[in-house]
Formats: sequence, C-alpha cells, structure tokens
Amino acid sequence: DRVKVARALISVSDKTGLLAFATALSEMGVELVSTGGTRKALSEAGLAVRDVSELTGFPEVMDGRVKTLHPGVHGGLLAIRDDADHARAMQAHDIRPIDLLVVNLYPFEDTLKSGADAATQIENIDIGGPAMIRAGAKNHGYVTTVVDPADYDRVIDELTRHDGATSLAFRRALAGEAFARTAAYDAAVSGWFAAEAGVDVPRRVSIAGTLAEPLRYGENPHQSAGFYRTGEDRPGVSTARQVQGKALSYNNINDTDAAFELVGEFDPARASAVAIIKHANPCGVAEGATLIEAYEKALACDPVSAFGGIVALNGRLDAATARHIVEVFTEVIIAPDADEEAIAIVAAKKNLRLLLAGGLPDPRARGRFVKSVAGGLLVQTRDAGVVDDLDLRVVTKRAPSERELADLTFAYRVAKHVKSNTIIYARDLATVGIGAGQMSRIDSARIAARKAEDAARAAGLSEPLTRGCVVASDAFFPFADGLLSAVEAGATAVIQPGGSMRDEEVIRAADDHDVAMVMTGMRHFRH
Ligand code: 93A
Repeated sequence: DRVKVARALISVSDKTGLLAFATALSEMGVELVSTGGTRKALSEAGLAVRDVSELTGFPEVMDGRVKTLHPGVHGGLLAIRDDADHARAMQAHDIRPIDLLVVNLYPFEDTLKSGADAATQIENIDIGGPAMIRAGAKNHGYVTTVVDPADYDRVIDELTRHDGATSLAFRRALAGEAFARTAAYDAAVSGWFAAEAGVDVPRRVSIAGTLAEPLRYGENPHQSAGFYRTGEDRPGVSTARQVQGKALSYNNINDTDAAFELVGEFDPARASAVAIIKHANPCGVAEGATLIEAYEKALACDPVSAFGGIVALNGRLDAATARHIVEVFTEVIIAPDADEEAIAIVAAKKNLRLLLAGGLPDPRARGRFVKSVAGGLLVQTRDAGVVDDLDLRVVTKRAPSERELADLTFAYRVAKHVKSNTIIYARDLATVGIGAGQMSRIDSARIAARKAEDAARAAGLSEPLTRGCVVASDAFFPFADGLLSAVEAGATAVIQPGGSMRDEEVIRAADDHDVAMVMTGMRHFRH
C-alpha cells in the first residue's frame, strides 16, 4: 500500500513553510509543479519547478479563475493507476500522474475578518483548490493530499521513513482532514451568503471548528471532549492568551466563557466590574470605583460559593486586586489585560490560570448560539439585548429614585447571564442575593433572600443586605407571590419585562407596598 511520490503539485495561497517543504521534496527527487504565484515564489528561491500549464497545455486565464480546472490536472489526480482503462486514457491524452497534492485555499475566512467588500469576498471563493483537494482525497489510494502547512513536517517525516513513499494509512488520515477542510471552507462561504442576505435561519446550517485543544475529558471523566475554534475573533475564552496555570477543563472553559460574557456587559468607561462564576452562574457581581473594590463587593455576595470559582474583570488586572483574588481559592482569572506585577503575584499560585483576552466581549455583538438536542440542533441569534437600549416604562405610582434606577439596570444586566428562573437582589451596584436555575420563580426569590441572610450572618451584620435593595427578574412575574416574596425580603424597587396576563395584579401589589416598578419589554430567559 506504499506509493512512491514522484510528482507534486503545489498551489498555495498561504506560503508559510513553503520554501523549506518544497526544498526538502526537491532534494528527495520529487518533481515540482505549481500555479503562478507559488511557482514564482519557488523559482525565485532557486528551485526547479514546472508551470501547471505544462500539465494542461492551457494558460491560466480569467485572472486566475481558471488555472487548474483541466483534465490534465484532474486526470492526474483521479486516475486509478492499476486500472487498464484509466492507464489507457492517461496515455491517450498525455496525462501525468500527480502523487502529492499540496493546496491551501484562497483566504476566504481571513478576508471575512478584514471586513472586505462583497466583490473581494467573492473573488476569494476558491473553486479550483477545493476541486483538486476533493479529487486527491477521493483518490487517496494513490494520492497524498496536504491542506495545512502544519502538516509539512509530518509529510517529510513519512517520506523519509518510507524511502520516498507514503503509506495508505497516512494518505487516508490526510484525506479525512482534506474533506474536513473543504467542508469548513464551504461552511464559511455559505455562512457569508446567509449573513449578506440577512438570513438568521438558513435552510441548512454548517458549523465548522478547528481543534484548538483536545480536552482530558468532558463535563464528566467518562465523556471525551475537545475545544474547537470557530474562527470568530471576538475577545473571549477561545481567543484569550493563557499566561499560566494547567490546561483548562471543559467545565472551566464553559464557566470562563459565562464569566467573561457577563463582565462584558459593564462598560469600563463607567466603572470597574467583577463577576465571580460557579457552574456558569454568577455567585457575585459588582461595580466599583476600582477593581479591588468591585472584587470585594462581588465576593461579599456569596463568599462560600466563590470558593473554587472563576473571576472575570472588565479592566486591567492590577497588583492589589490580584493579591486579594489569590487569597481565595480560585480556578481561573480572565481579564482584558494585566500589569506585570499582577502577573507575578498570580504566578505564585501554580494551578491558578490567568487568561488575558486583549479586550472585552461586546454585549451587542451579533452572533450565533447553538445547542444540540437529540437528533437536532437549536440555533438562535445571541442575546444581544442591553438594558441601556430599552425603553424602560414606570408602571407604578412611585417612580424609582435615581439610586434605585442605577441598581435596577445593574441587576438587569446581571439577570441576562443567570440561568432561569432568575431573581437578582442588588444594592449599591452589587448583587446581594442571586437565585438561579429554579423551576419556579418564587423558589428563586426565596433562595436569593436566604443567600443574602447567610452572607449577612457570615459578615456579622444585624440584618440581611436585601433591606432596601432592588430586585430584577429575567421574565415576568406570573403571579403577585414572587413579587411579594421580594418585598418581604426588603426590595423597594423592581425591574422585569412585564407581559403577564396578571400584570395588573402584580402592579397593584407593588403599589400597595410603595414599591417602584419598571418594565423593560425584553425577556432574558437563559436555560
Ligand atoms: O480561482 S481558482 O478557483 N481557479 C483555479 O483553477 C485554481 N487552481 C488553484 N483558484 C485556484 N487555485 C488556488 O490558487 C489554490 O487553491 C491556491 O489557493 C491559489 C494559489 O495560486 P498561486 O499559486 O497563483 O498563488
């Protein structure tokens, strides 16, 4: 099953590693054939290389749109070498076999990131490249197909070990990767067409990612898992630089994402903000004049749960804040950036991971959210709703005071990132009680109140911090009971979407207790 490599066709847009690879091939006696730009790069470096037009007997035409789309190329890739009929056809039409195909495609995905116009984007749809890749990979019984410069060394290694030949297992493995590459390429192209047409829900959806890191296991040790990058380059856990600490686990990545997306809601121009996350839900979020103040306020909300948590910051991690965070057992810190001194402080904790994302997530960014269900995918646009953009409607006799309103919008920002049913108690721009993920809203309200009592007791306070707080609910109150439970805990103002059949009853209950209520008109379910 070994096939000797005598002729290679090289046609690459990304010329990374090209010269070293082609030189090694040439030294092994492999004949090189290339398309225009690649041939130029190779011959300028002094390598002997033929032009692909020698295989096709046809010049590159139409600005390079047609350069390899020819039987002289595709016959050489697709011929079954030991089939008499195929051999006859090769002879009759002077088709020469291609044993090694090295192609990487027009940079459609990178062009997307550069925000190019539609015409440029379309010119970057590679046709000849994928056609060759598919042909070579289909015919992997004879052809070795390489689509990624990261594989060049592997190929040279294989050829060296097998005296200039490749094994079937090797060719088959590369063929699988080749089809994965063309599939991902077409996913990017079809995704662009959908975006151009403003179609959020296309008839077919393709999702492509590249393995960034195989993970030790998934949510549990008996599950296999990997972390894939989709190529979107917004600041986040997938693009952040890990400065130190052991590898992230599946759960770490999930939680760190939740933490950083949440803290991205807080504009650093307005205030510093910190979120502490456990199991993808916050156990404390706060704004402050400084990061350390925000961290202290966030930690006070639920110091017990913060143990082993993930801390996200909306500003550059400074030494004082770092010193405080490392006092509490923490799994991951993520921030846009960090001072050298802060990095050194974190370094003292070997296992603590520090991720620097280079920026903050944009809460208004468009994007796609995908979830798998048995036999299907649920796809929706990202929840890009931001309370500042909403038309807040006061529905009670009393309007919230300025201070209450600041706490209400703060709490609503947090509520968007908490599993439903969500009840958030907040005071002085800090959460003081969080009720998450309960099957009834009233249970969330009770849990949030109880947590506030626990935190107050732990801090030696005479009464829970919910006295004089505000409350946010991610969805409407179906009955007055949830609201009354919040009032009982000490809430004086409420923010919620509204829209229940019993809104009138809920508003009346608020008025009866001199509670101010605003309706946002936008629900933030998160399941
Ligand atoms: O415009 S194409 O779709 N038409 C072709 O016939 C063709 N053949 C190879 N693009 C084509 N290619 C692509 O050209 C390759 O996939 C590669 O990305 C690029 C290499 O061109 P050059 O060697 O001129 O830099």
